Amino acid sequence: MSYSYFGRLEDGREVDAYTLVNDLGMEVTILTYGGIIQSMIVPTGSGRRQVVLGYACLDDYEVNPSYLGATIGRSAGRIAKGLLTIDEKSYRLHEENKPLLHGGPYGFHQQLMEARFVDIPFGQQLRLYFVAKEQMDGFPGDVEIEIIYQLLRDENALKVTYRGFSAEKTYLNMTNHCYFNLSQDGRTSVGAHSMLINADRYAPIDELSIPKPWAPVENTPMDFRKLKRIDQTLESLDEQIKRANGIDHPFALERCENVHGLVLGATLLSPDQRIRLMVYTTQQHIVVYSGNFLDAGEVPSGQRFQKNQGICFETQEKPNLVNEHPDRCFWTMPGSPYHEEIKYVFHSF
Ligand code: FUC
Repeated sequence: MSYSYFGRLEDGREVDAYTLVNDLGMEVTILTYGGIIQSMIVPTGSGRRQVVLGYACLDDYEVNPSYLGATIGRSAGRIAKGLLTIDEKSYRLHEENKPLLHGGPYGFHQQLMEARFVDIPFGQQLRLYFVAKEQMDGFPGDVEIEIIYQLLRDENALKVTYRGFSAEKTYLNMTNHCYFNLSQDGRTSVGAHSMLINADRYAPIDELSIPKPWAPVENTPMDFRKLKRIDQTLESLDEQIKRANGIDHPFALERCENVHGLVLGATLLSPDQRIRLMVYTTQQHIVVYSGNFLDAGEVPSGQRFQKNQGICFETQEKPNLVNEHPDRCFWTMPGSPYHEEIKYVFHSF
């Protein structure tokens, strides 16, 4: 493990970058700002590959229009009208009557976190802590957040654990917004990658990108139950693909017998088939986003990405379930803390 100074926020607070390493040569760099995964380097038979998109400086992350590598909270995805109702009490999370995206302007992607490094027998851990304040983001109740990044010693795998403790009933739905690109040059479109999504159902989205009820993937371009090239779907004239400018949809993960354990959510295979990523999760749903607007938005350094240069596997509870089916949501409350995991596993040769 090593750490270094990464930069200073506009208000003067210092941000550090921690790099976890394992015995096989995998390296993951995480910032204390937003718990951002800034770099993930995976060994292959012929060298090492950067597999995520990132910026080189803090100024860019303070803008970060596409949420590169960031922790998303309190609520991943969009909450319709920015309105949350808990036990008949309504919380307006947004002044305007529009969807609240990724926790809003005081989302977790912008929080400075306290870091602790822990070396354990089967890997290295970085533990990040902060308190999400009700008075900041408008969600009810202060929540103590802990994020644990664990790079396994003898497997090219990163496990991310999200924990939240609140003294009040509240809503928490966290994920990570890494954009993966497994190609050798890191630029080849995700269209040239192949993907599998372990889902029989997906949710079409409305004009405001709010998910509608589940629908079968069968006979739609969203059928990724078998590994297939992503551009087959990106090039489709399907109305849902046109609406989102690509894939930006929730999928309902098929559970195996051990419903509380990790299940395989999705698999991504590099164009040269040398690296395979497998995303496991404890979560019920996953939003797959094919980087449809990565070319939009500017950052101070001028660094740019192309449309579809990366793909996100945002394991989470279906966005807006709080309004669609509050009875099916997980509510964080005293005695019932939030606890979810994602495990990114790489196989390479
Ligand atoms: C994903 C998408 C959103 C948005 C954002 C940057 O989570 O679901 O539509 O564009 O990323």
